[in-house]
Amino acid sequence: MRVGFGLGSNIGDKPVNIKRALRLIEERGIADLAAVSRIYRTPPWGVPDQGDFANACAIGDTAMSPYELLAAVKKIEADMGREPTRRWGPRLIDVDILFLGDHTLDDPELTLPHKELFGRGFVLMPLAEIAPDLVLDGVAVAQALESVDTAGVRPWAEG
Ligand code: PH2
Ligand code: MG
Ligand code: MG
Repeated sequence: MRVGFGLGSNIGDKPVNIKRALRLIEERGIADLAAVSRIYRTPPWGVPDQGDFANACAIGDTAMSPYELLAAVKKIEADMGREPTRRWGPRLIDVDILFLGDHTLDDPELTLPHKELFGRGFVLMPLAEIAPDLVLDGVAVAQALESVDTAGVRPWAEG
């Protein structure tokens, strides 16, 4: 089944953390990645008094169920050394499941498609790069991108 991931980091070597998490997704057989976006530099959303994030998205194929996937990505975060922090606070690595096939789930543990996806330029911009025509909750990603604030979201290398 098709799966989408959103990755973020704003502690340490941020692009390296993103790449390491992507590698672990493949090495651990969690998903076969079909497309990976560039890494973007993005201003912190939600809690402004923290450093810029590196963000990226990936899509692939998985045989896992929603909760197996959730456990697997949480394990990557823990194994990489993520420590608990405040909501929306700084994190070494964050791996979010953006969607899983047509699953819809509304659980405090896991919402599919990801509930804040449509309000976040730092997710929609990289996702639109690799899957502009993907329709989630009835809206194509490229179209959703047009109505979201993308101020300051730019490819990492552009500083
Ligand atoms: N993640 C958050 C809170 N704020 N801001 C940016 N730019 N990128 C993120 O990945 C991010 C955030 C909580 O998951
Ligand atoms: Mg997140
Ligand atoms: Mg998360």
